[in-house]
Amino acid sequence: MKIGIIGMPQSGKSTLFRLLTNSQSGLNGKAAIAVGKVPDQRIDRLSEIFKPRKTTYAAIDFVDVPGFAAGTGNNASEFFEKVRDVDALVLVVRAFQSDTVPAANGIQPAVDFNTIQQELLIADWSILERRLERAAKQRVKGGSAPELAVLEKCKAVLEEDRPLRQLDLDEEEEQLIRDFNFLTKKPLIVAVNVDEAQMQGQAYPQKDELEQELREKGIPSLVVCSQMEVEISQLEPEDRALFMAELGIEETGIARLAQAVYGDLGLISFFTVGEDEVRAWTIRDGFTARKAAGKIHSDIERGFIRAEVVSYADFIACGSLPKVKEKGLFRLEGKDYIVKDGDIISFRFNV
Ligand SMILES: Nc1nc2c(ncn2[C@@H]2O[C@H](COP(=O)(O)OP(=O)(O)O)[C@@H](O)[C@H]2O)c(=O)[nH]1
Ligand SMILES: [Mg+2]
Repeated sequence: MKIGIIGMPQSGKSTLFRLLTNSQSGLNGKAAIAVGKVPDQRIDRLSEIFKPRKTTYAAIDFVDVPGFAAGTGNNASEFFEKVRDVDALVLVVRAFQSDTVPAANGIQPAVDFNTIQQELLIADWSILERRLERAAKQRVKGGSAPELAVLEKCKAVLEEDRPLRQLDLDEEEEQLIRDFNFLTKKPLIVAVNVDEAQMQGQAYPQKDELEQELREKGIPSLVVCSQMEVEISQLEPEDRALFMAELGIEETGIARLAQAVYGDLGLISFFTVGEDEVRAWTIRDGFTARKAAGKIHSDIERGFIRAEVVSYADFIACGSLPKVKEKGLFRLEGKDYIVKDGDIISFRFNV
């Protein structure tokens, strides 16, 4: 999965990127990409039990795209070209106060949110117009343009200044416009970048306006104190908990963001375990055992015979795989079994 970090200049995008990926952002204004490891206490626990040679957490790729400034003549659609292939967008809005970091229009996170939202809508308009024109031409030439009807639906939504996310399409319609990569169709999560005092006081400018706006639009959000959280993440583990408590946060930035992303996108994790590797796999909620197997390897999906499944809770209650077998808690499931969050699965297959 790949997530693009967008927002106004100086909102704290690169700082958040550092927090999520532990890596430096790209230099020379180039887009940077790095992997964020999704923390999971269940994986920690399984790793303690199996002591595998390798432990692999779920991962999210983050793209830090610098350089866009509304109203400065930058071409929005060209800029957004760089985030076209991402699965979701995290929009950083600045709430933090600082004498050294200028804020051209003051600290107005709700206004900034709307500005970017507007830019995304405009970018989608230009895609839509191009696609409509092309489809219409095809029609004139006597060809078929099955996407035309869906594009008309998209147009009606964009005309109301609403994001395409709010348009209900069936599977077939989705397929027809998937490759157009409309930006307002992508899941959006807002990260409000606050300073220490705002984090501790749970207050920042325009908080009510922003929260109401997000609620109305059904957009999930989280509050981060990126700069401070980066510093904390570099401390010794013992000190980390202490400073986090002081700041009033219980979980790391990446943990909070991952929860928002997984929740919003309907994602769950299943696990594979053994002496070689303990590993988390991310799938959509509702995937069958066979489809989940395809996450690991297409051969396993193709040659799927059955899945041996034990829930994480049952496994922990037993403490080991032999004990799970002894108690008869291993379930043999067929290809149509719907995988649950936390399932520990061993696939049997034949190719
Ligand atoms: N005081 C303060 N400064 C911050 C905070 N977050 C980011 N900054 C600073 O704001 C500036 C812009 O941050 P950056 O992450 O580079 O923003 P970007 O332009 O959106 O990538 C940098 O100098 C950061 O150190 C914060 O929470 N508090
Ligand atoms: Mg930056």
